[in-house]
Amino acid sequence: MFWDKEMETLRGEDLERLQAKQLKWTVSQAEKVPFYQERLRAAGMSADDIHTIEDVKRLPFTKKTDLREGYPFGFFAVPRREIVRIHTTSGTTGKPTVVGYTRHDLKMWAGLIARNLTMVGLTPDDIFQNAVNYGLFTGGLGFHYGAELMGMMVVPSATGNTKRQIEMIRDFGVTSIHCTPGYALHIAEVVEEMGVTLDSLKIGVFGAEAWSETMRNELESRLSLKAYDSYGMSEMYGPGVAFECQEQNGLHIWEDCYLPEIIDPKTGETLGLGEKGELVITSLSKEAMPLIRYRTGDITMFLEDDCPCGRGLRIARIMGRSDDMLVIRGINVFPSQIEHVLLGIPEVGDQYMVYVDRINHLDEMTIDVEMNRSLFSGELCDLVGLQKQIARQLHDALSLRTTVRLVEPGSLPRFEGKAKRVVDRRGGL
Ligand code: DLL
Repeated sequence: MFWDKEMETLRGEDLERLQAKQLKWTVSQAEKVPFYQERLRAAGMSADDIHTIEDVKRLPFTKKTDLREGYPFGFFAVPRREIVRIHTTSGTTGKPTVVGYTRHDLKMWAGLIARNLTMVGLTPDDIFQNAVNYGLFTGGLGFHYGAELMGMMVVPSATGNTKRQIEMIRDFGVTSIHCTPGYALHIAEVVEEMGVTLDSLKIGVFGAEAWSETMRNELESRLSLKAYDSYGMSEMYGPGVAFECQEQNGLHIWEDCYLPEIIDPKTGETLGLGEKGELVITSLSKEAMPLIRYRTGDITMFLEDDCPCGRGLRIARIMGRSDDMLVIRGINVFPSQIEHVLLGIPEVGDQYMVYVDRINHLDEMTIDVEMNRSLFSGELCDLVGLQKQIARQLHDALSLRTTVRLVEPGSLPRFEGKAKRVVDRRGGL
């Protein structure tokens, strides 16, 4: 079950030696980027000052806003003619961040994806349906080339037309699907509506957005497969940064390619194993666009114990984003906490929308929740008790009063790509 056993199991001094060498190389590569020339000079650091991985702590952070200022090609460390592809981040506000790849980068990236897919038990005998957007989003081409490199038969179905996606799974005998967890739930819903089953499917690879253990249970039972969490971001090639193994207990982060740290997002202080904070990554193999101490904004922690699979360091499932955190009447709320509560209540479905308003100077959170299709009797009016029960459970979890509105099955928006379930209407309108 290994694609690159040596790298996947490299630990201790051997790993640190490789990381230190690659860190030095990354800093020398970054020295070709005007932004980093300036930042490194201000920090009094150069590639010559890097001797061990501890030296990373003396390097400056890079933020998402820094990358935006470099739009479009300001962070490329190689001549334009060596860039063979670009992707962009999927941010919804302002200009996206453009990321570039050399031939070598694409090779490394495909190798990482192949590692991940092999780790969950896929082989060239499998048929892999890649049901994500194939454009500038890294999930499409990223997984495509990794799955091909591994030797699977790839069905590049992209997104859209869910019935057709289901037909393809059934007609081609697809054994593994890759999509966002939200879209997987929608597929489950349409499968049930069509009254069919997906007998060939055995492995689902889900990522690109936050999801929960409850959602995993739901997907595994409704689609009869094993669901694995896949994490990454465009700035670090794309998907493939960290991935679950068959233990389904934390995601292995590939330390030969990424040097991870967890910091307190407020103070920048480094945190230890088991402490929750923001994931910061320094790339160790990226040629076209090296990034030093990149603040991902994603909240997680390093897991303390070793994994029985023999691979290295794991991070916990992403718990939220430092910038996704809602502050409602002074209380911090992550959308994932809401989802966790809702998915635990059998009478409600798996679709919800959160609206935040400011009414008479007070923050108000309204949550629209779809009823569970199989339990819905057609009447919403007799559901006041349930509505109250949901509000009470949310209150227990969030210490916050919310307004819950139950809506009919199928009435909330479905998302084929990343879901956008929170609408913050304070300030703007
Ligand atoms: O979402 C890359 C990707 C594609 C990952 C396909 C997995 C599967 P971006 O569009 O740049 O890249 O968005 C990156 O998405 O910083 C996280 O906030 C979030 N994210 C990605 N994977 C997960 C996950 C791709 N498994 C941003 N759990 C990241 C929670 C995730 N959040």
